[in-house]
Amino acid sequence: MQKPALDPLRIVEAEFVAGATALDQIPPPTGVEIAFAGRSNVGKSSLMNALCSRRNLVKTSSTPGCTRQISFFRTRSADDAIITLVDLPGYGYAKRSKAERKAWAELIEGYLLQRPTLAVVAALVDARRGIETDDQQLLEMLAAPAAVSRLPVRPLLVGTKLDKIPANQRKLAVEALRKTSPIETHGVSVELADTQSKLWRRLRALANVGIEAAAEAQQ
Ligand SMILES: Nc1nc2c(ncn2[C@@H]2O[C@H](COP(=O)(O)OP(=O)(O)OP(=O)(O)O)[C@@H](O)[C@H]2O)c(=O)[nH]1
Ligand SMILES: [Mg+2]
Repeated sequence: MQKPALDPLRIVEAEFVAGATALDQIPPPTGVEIAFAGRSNVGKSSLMNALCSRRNLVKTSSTPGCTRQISFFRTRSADDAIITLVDLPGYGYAKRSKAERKAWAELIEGYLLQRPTLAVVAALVDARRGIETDDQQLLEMLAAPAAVSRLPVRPLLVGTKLDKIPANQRKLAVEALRKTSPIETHGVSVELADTQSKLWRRLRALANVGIEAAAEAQQ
């Protein structure tokens, strides 16, 4: 049997670089960043682990609100592209104090609007729940002009936990989500590897990182 060709875009190395609980702790901007945003428990950290083929690079939890900091991970893909993946703290977790929620909002907003190296934001929503009020606010914030000089951040809407939808209804569920927003939309699951490689391809293309070169190398 013929071996499947290895994807030249796949991430082959990933390491934790820094964690920030306040804007002044964010590491200096270098290279290209792709951030993962969304409600608590939507599956941001799990997806990042899956993309990096690592089980515990990014902490995940069955307890919502687990991620309280912005975490930066440096990745290298098989084609030597270096991209920083950024795990944003989840919003919409009701059991936090008002002050804590305000601090989180300031941190996330500050990062999204002021980061010169931020190229793409994957806005994650549960594929079964679709876009909720908090998600809408995030999407609006992404459309707002940045506070620094940079190219506009490109958003991608991602419906997560697709495996929880019966296989014959997944396509329809993603279609339904797609219709709720003008943003490019994909479905993903940590249990469905093909959804991850497809998503990673699109994230790289939106971040404008060497996707043509990698495609040529594959031919
Ligand atoms: N079935 C299924 N479960 C998933 C998937 N992705 C994440 N989960 C589960 O959902 C829960 C939350 O996942 P996390 O990755 O920690 O979610 P998060 O968005 O990082 O949450 P916060 O850190 O609180 O913002 C965990 O129990 C995961 O195992 C998926 O694709 N399919
Ligand atoms: Mg998390």
